[in-house]
Amino acid sequence: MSNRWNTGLNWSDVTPERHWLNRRALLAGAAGAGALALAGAAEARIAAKPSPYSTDAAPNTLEDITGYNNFYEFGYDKSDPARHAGGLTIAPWSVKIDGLVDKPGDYALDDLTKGIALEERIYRFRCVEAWSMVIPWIGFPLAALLDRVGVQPGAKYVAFESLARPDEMPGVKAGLLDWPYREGLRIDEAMNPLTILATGLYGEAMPRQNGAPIRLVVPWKYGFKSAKSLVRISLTDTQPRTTWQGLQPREYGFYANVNPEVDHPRWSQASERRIGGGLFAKRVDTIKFNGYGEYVASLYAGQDLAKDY
Ligand SMILES: Nc1nc2c(c(=O)[nH]1)N[C@H]1C(S)=C(S)[C@@H](COP(=O)(O)O)O[C@H]1N2
Ligand SMILES: [Mo]
Repeated sequence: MSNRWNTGLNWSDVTPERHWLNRRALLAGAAGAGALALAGAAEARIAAKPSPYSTDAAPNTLEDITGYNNFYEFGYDKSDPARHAGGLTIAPWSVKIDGLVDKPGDYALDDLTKGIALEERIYRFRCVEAWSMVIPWIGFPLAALLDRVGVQPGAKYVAFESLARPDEMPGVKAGLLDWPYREGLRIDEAMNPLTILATGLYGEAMPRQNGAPIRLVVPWKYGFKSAKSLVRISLTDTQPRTTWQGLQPREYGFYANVNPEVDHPRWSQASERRIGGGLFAKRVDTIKFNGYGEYVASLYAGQDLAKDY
């Protein structure tokens, strides 16, 4: 765990809800006493309004969310991102917007997002490896950003690219994947109000291991769609090739919708292990579209999701 989370409380000893309230109280108390120095590296809490799209399931602990990660730029192991992402330079940060947009350019992140209201979105998150978490993101709809840059009528897909900086990313240096990490969405998926760009979690700026300073979150799809540390967003008229498709097209499709009826070739997707239960971690049934079907099932009307996996 990086120092910024080192508050002196033992997070694993408290339930997620207690933990959250405690952390809020702690930060409020520190500010109230004028003891900002006490908070050390901790940034001010981010103002974000609660979202009706949030689940009321209890969020995982900060420790789980920042200690059990997939971020292959920092290594294969779930503990590698927490151990190796601390040195990632995240300011300044710019995002290239290109392709079929009215206002392409290399935007400083702050300019690109200025004035867009932040929300707290507590989402279920399901990895293709059949584990899951509940994560209280801070972010805003991707649609708000796309509206700002002006999507042209011919745009049918959105392509995303993550940072690939060998000096600061040992997994990039070692060539673990075909970098940069690439993902994509169909334009209606990108515009769906559930699709967000997240800039924080648990009320604070995004931890590096979770994809600072800005990452995609698409809660009805397997976690690999939610590309981290984005540096490029391109509007295209053809379906973009993604990293995982390039590696193993039979196992990882473009759609990647959470679907208990369509197994991964090497394992079942019918149930999942909720991270954080320790020895008593119970498997729970996986819900189609990760439980977000009421908002997204209509996007796939007429499609065979066994073929379009
Ligand atoms: N750039 C990049 N983005 C990525 C990944 C990655 O390796 N590199 N892993 C994906 C996978 S498989 C998952 S499950 C989620 C994990 O997000 P989390 O660590 O914040 O829970 O990030 C996704 N985004
Ligand atoms: Mo994943």
